[in-house]
Amino acid sequence: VKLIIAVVQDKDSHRLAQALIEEELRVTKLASTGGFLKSGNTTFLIGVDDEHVNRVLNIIQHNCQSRKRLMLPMGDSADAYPSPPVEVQVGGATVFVLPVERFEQY
Ligand code: 2BA
Repeated sequence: VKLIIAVVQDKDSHRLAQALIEEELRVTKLASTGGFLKSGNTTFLIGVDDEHVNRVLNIIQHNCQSRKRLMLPMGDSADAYPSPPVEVQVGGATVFVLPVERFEQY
């Protein structure tokens, strides 16, 4: 058994959840916050048998797209001129695949 942790953009989360559910996979969605942009993203927890890992990774890849976001850097508030927005490329999905020692449901 593996635990797949995928951090995706909020915009893709509904589509991805639908696609996973349609494939009869079990998922948990967590509301999360990116440390760098300090804005919302969505973290999926997906527990699967090893033979399904690649299928799940394909579904994630197909339903999440990379986008550019504008970020306002924190300037000194005493500055007369605020810093201009900076463009940040946010990936479609950041994925971790972890071994699971035990899986129990009570
Ligand atoms: P954020 O931390 O909000 O980062 C958003 C995007 O900002 C990142 O996209 C990256 O392009 C850029 N970025 C992040 N830290 C940076 C830095 N110190 N300097 C310059 N640019 C930086 P992604 O790499 O696609 O990451 C998207 C989201 O996935 C992240 O949101 C974070 O929530 C999560 N993530 C990415 N790598 C992670 C990791 N190693 N561990 C845990 N979460 C991770």
